[in-house]
Amino acid sequence: MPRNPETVKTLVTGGAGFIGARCAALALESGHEVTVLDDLSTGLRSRFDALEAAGARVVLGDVRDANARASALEGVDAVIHLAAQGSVPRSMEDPEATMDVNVHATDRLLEDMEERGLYRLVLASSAAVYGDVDGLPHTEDLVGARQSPYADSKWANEQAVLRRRQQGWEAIALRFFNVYGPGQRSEGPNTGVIPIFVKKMCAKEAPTLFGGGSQTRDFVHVDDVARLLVRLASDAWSHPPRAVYNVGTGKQTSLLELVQTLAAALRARGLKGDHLIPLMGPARSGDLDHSMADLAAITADLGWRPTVSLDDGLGELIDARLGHGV
Ligand code: NAD
Ligand code: UD2
Repeated sequence: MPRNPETVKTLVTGGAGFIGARCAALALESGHEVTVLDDLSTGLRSRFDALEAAGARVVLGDVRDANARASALEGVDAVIHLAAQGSVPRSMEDPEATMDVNVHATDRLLEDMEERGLYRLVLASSAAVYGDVDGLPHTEDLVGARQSPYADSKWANEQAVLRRRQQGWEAIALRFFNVYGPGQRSEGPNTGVIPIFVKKMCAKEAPTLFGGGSQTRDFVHVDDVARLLVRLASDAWSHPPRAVYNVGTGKQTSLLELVQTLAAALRARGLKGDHLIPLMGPARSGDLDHSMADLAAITADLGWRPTVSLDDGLGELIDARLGHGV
């Protein structure tokens, strides 16, 4: 059924997180009534406060808690489910806790939605489900052996989405590749290589490349991800043929290239020095070699393409860090 964004009441779980806060802010700007649910385990109180000030209803609570879910789901008609234990190393240390949050709580959330007659779900999966798959780019139907409980948990989420679609839900899972952009933390369990390198190199510290730097990633900007999430929560669905779509750029960038791009951008802004040359560290255990999304399906079925180039995205982060303003 066509929906008017001005009347869509959207719940963003994990709304105080990196992607969730950007998504909730964009949903508000687009005219949604927004509720965010977050337990602030890795999310930030400041993001909660900013969203509340912008008009969101905020629910401080754990998605595992039935009362918190009930409160968050009140009056909602679409759910963007991002709350998760998102750290691969943490999932190795404590697989049960990861399964509890990512799988069991998601299953409970879907049951609660069903009870309320709520059938629109947009869920965050991860490129982690590809595991050690051979061949690039990664197409949605080719997956390898999963390498972590985190990857298993996202796979289980995708299966839940498939089952719900068979019951007629408007449900979709998005396999995010390496999301980066403003607001991503440079510390903590859920950080990423880009905020770490930007912070270090702007502070005149050399970055360390783990394992040589020839490994590649597909870095996608958070604004492109947020735009897609908000659209899928509100648009009329022509029922996309797939339950699962890649969300990346279709480009691979080696870590060495990443450092070189950052170094060139810093030199262009007058920063010079040895810290622009990376140090070499041992490979991180469990690291993937190469990762790149195939975008044919999402482009054909949903008409989505990323718009922010890596050069522009990195330049924006550097300018913000150096106080040049963006
Ligand atoms: P994030 O850690 O910044 O956001 C997750 C949010 O969920 C946090 O605010 C956290 O406090 C909240 N949360 C965690 N457990 C909760 C619980 N039990 N109850 C309520 N809230 C809880 O991470 P992010 O990068 O914004 O990731 C968002 C989603 O995207 C996650 O599902 C993650 O697995 C997925 N993802 C992210 C990336 C990436 O590159 N950042 C890549 C693949 C998938
Ligand atoms: C990403 C996701 C993770 C999961 C995983 C699935 C992010 C932030 N994380 O992990 O949630 O979905 O994909 O495979 O998107 N590196 C360095 N030096 C540093 C830090 C990192 O060389 O100081 C390397 C690291 O060894 C890796 C690459 O940078 O080869 C990317 O690391 P990451 O932690 O940003 O993301 P990734 O791909 O391991």
